Amino acid sequence: MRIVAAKKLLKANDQLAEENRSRFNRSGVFVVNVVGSPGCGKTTLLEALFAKLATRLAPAVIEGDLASSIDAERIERLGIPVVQINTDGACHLDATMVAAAADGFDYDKLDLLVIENVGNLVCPAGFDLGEHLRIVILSVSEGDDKIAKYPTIFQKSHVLLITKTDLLKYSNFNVERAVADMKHLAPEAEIFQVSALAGYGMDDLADWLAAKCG
Ligand SMILES: Nc1nc2c(ncn2[C@@H]2O[C@H](COP(=O)(O)OP(=O)(O)OP(=O)(O)O)[C@@H](O)[C@H]2O)c(=O)[nH]1
Ligand SMILES: [Mg+2]
Repeated sequence: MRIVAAKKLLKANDQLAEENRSRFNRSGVFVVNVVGSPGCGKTTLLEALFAKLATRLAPAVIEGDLASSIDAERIERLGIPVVQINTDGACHLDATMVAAAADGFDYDKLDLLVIENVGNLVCPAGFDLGEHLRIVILSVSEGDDKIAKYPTIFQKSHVLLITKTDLLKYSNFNVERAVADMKHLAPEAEIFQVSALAGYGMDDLADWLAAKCG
């Protein structure tokens, strides 16, 4: 019988992620991994963000989904280079998939590469992709207890976006609780409150990200 230890697989992923990061560093492109539940608003956020950043920097996107090219088509409609990864059932992206997808871009023309991970608040937490920054999205409609209930992904993220804040008036989501839970888990993390649809907070977020891209 052959037994493959999950720890060894994760170590192999970490090594490849470091290779991805070196390659991104050499190319001078800033790479962001966006994680969050299915439907939390990842693609909508990217659409709104790219509209704000259009004149300032050149982005590209890797879309991760179990199936379909729906999200990639949304990004393509904006005239932004995009590669869709279909994981065929896998609940997260890994560094191997990103290495393959990342071959498709002309890095001389890029400042920012955004990887939209598979919608999932659990599995993507364990897989470094070689990104420089991990952004986790928590939408108001998911409830303010999710940071306490799914701590790993929040703890391992550099930025928390509380999204769909236009829905706050219809919900019992307690922003103070979510912020306190995040500060407890990840004291250094940046926290933004935004609504991609209503535009709330998007200027500040776009300015902050543009500064990160140098
Ligand atoms: N009210 C409100 N709805 C939003 C906002 N952002 C996204 N939505 C809605 O949330 C739903 C899901 O948005 P998507 O951007 O597709 O979510 P996603 O996280 O990319 O979804 P997956 O890729 O399938 O995991 C859509 O109906 C959006 O219109 C927002 O700021 N406010
Ligand atoms: Mg999406």
